[in-house]
Amino acid sequence: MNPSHVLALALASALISPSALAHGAAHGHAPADVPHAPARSTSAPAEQQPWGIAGRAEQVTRVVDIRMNDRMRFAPDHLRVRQGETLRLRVHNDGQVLHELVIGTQAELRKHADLMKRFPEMDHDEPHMVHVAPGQTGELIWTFNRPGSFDFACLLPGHFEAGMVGRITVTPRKTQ
Ligand SMILES: [Cu+2]
Repeated sequence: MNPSHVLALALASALISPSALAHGAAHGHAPADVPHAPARSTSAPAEQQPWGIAGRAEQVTRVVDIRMNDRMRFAPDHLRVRQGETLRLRVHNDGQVLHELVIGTQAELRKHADLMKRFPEMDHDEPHMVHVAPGQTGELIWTFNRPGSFDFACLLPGHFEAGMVGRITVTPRKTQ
């Protein structure tokens, strides 16, 4: 291959990748978003969130399938979890457009949805979210180590507002 072809290929991939990666790269949360987060230790890279912590495959205790569609709904739209369970969420996109599943508190998700509306090109990717292309299946492994009532939502502009939201109820571990 002659050098000009190599250059053309490099340019082409440089042009393609930003859009392909859009919505894929990381964006950080201000520490103020996570008031209960303990100090990070070097051996535990997973960040404790009020709604749980990233899980590992070997910790999975249950697999749950969730379907997303262009009517802006999740099915099921309510999960019941016992504190300490690690779920593998298999998230299927039955629609024709990109959808995502993001877990959080209601306040956190609302704030995040507002950001997405103001900055539609905003890249975001964290362990508590999965973006799924039409017809594809994505996965998310999450340990629900905090009891409470949390939500999951699709934060793509317009989807959250159309009601693409579900509920996760984490019942506390028995104390006796
Ligand atoms: Cu959506």
